[in-house]
Amino acid sequence: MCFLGALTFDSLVDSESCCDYLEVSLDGEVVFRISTQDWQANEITLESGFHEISFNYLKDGSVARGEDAAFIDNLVFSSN
Ligand SMILES: [Ca+2]
Repeated sequence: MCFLGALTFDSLVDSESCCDYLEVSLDGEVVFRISTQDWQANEITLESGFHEISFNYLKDGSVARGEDAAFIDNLVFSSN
């Protein structure tokens, strides 16, 4: 029997769209690289067990635009 859950969150990245982004990883594997400069909804499906989810804002070596930041909101875990 396999239990599933989902982690949903909204994201917005306000920086250089080509090269600076929010990277979301599940158990060490990248699932999203987000540079979208409008709010967007994201969902990660999770199987039963323990998981590590990380959010990292990564930049290249030059140019910062906007607020030079990544934002997340409405972080919700749901299971069925
Ligand atoms: Ca940059």
